Amino acid sequence: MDYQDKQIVIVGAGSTGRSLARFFLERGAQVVLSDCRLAECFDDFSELNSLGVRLDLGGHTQDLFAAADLVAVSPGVPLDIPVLSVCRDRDIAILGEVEIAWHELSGRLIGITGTNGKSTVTSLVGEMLKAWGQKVFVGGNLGVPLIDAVGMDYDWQVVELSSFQLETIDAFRPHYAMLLNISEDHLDRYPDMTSYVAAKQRIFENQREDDVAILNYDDPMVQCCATDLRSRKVYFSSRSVLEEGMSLVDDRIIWRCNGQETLFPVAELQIRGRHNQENVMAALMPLLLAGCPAEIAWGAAIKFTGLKHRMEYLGKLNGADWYNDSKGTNIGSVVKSLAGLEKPVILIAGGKDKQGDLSGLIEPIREKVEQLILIGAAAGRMAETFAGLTRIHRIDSMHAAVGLAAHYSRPGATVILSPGCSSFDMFENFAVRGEIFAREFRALTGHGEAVNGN
Ligand code: UMA
Ligand code: ADP
Repeated sequence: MDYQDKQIVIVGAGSTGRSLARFFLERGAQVVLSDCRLAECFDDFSELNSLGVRLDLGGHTQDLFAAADLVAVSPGVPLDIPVLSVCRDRDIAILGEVEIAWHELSGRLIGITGTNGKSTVTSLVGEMLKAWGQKVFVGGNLGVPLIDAVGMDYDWQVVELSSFQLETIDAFRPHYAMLLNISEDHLDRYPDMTSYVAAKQRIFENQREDDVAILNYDDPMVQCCATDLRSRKVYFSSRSVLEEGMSLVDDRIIWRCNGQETLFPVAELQIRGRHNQENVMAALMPLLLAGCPAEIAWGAAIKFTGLKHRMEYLGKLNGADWYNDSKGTNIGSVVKSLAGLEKPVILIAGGKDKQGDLSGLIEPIREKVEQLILIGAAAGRMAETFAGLTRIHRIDSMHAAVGLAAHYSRPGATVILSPGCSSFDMFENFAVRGEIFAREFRALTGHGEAVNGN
């Protein structure tokens, strides 16, 4: 694509917007970086200023958008904001960063989406490819925008894709596209589940016969999304024994492909829980299909100890085991995390309300949760839904929530922060929320200082 002298407006001055700005400025475009937040909300813009960016902060100036050749949107920007309607009326192209990056990339691309497990699978695939000696970019929704991979000559791009990112693709075509699972999420952005699922399904829309779709056999919503695909479908299942594909059978993972069978002993894995076994199965598939020797891919899988903020074990306090699961940002993920724990559980949950159905948590809370400590904007709705199931406490800071959890901690109990909500009402993001939780924990165990605020 030739961006020389093009008028480009980028919406959102977060990590995506800044990487996009650098990309377009280096290609000779006239770039405006527009954000609804004021300048004081941001770190400095000096690097981008020196490259010639124009800033439009504290709102989106309609005239700048109306004069654009292209509008590039960050994933967190809803596509129904008024200024984008103006662009649509004038036939100005509105594209996302993933689409823009894809046109510039060489190498193979593995796209990974689903409601839960994306970051874990993306990281696992990255580790396996590196162990195989490949030059690999690992990023996307995981943290590093895909546009940063442009010009780096990677053999592979392994890209975590959120539904937000898939909303703004056009020709984007992953060689391997994974749909791990679907449960309710982001209903604060989408009018209904159908729209959320439709966004996820777009990962397959440009695939061709020689591409591969990696699919969860056990998930009816995934099966629904897979009815009309052009690409080759390959399934994984933790419940059925598949004649072709990847299955979990007792304590072994079995890979059956073209009449060959390979076995992997699950006990060798360090990451725990059935959902993580599913994640490993999904991650192995593109590697094995691409010809990576099974022992190399498996070697990387068994070295993997998991990501921070996902069932991250912090240690013991007052005899209880403490876990940071700050990335448990929807109800389905909290259900999975609770499923792997013995009762009694002291659960800290709540945050920015995504307006989803909370009823999936009723039985797990009734069965395992002894104290439910609620924080954030969703606390009220959660307290109402879970009333009578367990003891409920509404708390206004992480500091106080950790103090209360410590008060109830005792040998044999488990304390877990698994919010089931996003973090943006109280924290910058899920990682900051998890860090603050861990620091409060360490302050009480005598290994750190308490954090003020939040
Ligand atoms: N903004 C506007 N106008 C609006 C709305 C927002 O200007 O109408 C501005 C905000 O003021 C803010 C900027 O947009 O300054 C933020 O853009 P962004 O939310 O897209 O944030 P980035 O920093 O670019 O991060 C994004 C992803 N964030 C979201 O999708 C919300 C990051 O995923 C991702 O790591 C990064 O791109 C690189 O690809 C985070 C996330 O929470 C982890 N993702 C969601 C999730 O996993 O559930 C989807
Ligand atoms: P994502 O990037 O999709 O948010 P992560 O890999 O960061 O997923 O995991 C977030 C949380 O989701 C984990 O703490 C766990 O509770 C849950 N989870 C992880 N993998 C799965 C899976 N395959 N199925 C269901 N839940 C999962």
